[in-house]
Amino acid sequence: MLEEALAEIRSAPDARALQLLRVAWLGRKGRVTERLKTLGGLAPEERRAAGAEINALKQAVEQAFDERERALEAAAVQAQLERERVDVTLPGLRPAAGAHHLLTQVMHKLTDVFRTLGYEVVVGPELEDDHHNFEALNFPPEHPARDTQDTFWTTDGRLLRTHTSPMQVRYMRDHRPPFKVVVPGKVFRNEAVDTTHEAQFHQLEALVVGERITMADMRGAIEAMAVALFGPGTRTRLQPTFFPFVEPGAEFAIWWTHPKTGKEEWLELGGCGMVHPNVFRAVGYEDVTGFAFGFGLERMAMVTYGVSDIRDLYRGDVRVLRQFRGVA
Ligand code: FA5
Repeated sequence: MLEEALAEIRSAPDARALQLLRVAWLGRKGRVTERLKTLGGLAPEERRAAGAEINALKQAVEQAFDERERALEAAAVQAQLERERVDVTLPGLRPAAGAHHLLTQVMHKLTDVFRTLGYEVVVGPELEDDHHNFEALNFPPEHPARDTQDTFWTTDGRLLRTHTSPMQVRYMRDHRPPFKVVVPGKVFRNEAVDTTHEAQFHQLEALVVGERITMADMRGAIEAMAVALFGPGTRTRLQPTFFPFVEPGAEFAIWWTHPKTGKEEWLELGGCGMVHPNVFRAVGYEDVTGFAFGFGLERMAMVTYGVSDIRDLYRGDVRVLRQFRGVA
């Protein structure tokens, strides 16, 4: 009987078959159990020897079941490992690594430069009101300077900011001088879009206010930025111009070597000037002076990286974007 049981158990093909066999041999009506029941009918002197024999049989059968169970489990694990085997010699799937947009890289580079020069980086709302974008910056309601910054209005009379200068007003209203801040951000203008003009672009604004801040400080700050960006020996130039919120006002340019053509030339970057007394009046400042400057990031990015059409920066064409991975 033992041989028969062992043969069946050892050839059970899987866990389910083994379970059925276990019932057939060791279950309530199983063959070993039935054998045990016969003990009751034996004479006492025979019962002892027969009992020992059947118990040995039962133990041997149970042990065989346990062994077979472990063997089947091990085989199942082995089969699973085989199925899930990874061929580490196969070429991997290269993850599609993203990168920051060229303008984001330029923005990060600029804010890094200003942080090292001791400026705080702050941001402001893109949806503005007339007061912050124009009025408090000394653009009276019918002033022709407003025409240079036509914008998009909402039906409730607010507007998309035309420059980052409104943050001058917001920052000064909430802080006391002295301070040095820069404001990077998106601005909007109702422009006829062409190769150098977009309806949405980016500016970076700097504002420094304190006692006895002079135009020479402004010149020094612009030059420090230029040197940090384009290397030692970079020069700057100021040319008089008009912005309502500064007096005197200027355009600033950087003398640099164009990385593509190798030619030395002036790069006109943006506007600057000493904060107008009317702006200080609007925020309740007295006995301080300060300067501000602001410029377009797209222009700087285009000239630096040889992008001839500003619209290429906004088309979302990955072929264009790929070229500028990690350049700034
Ligand atoms: C201003 O916006 C002033 N807020 C700058 C300023 C700040 C002056 C602080 C004084 C003190 P302007 O309108 O010139 O100035 O614009 C500044 C720069 O933004 C320009 O030099 C140009 O680089 C960029 N810019 C202007 N319009 C566009 C446009 N449509 N598309 C792309 N860049 C533009």
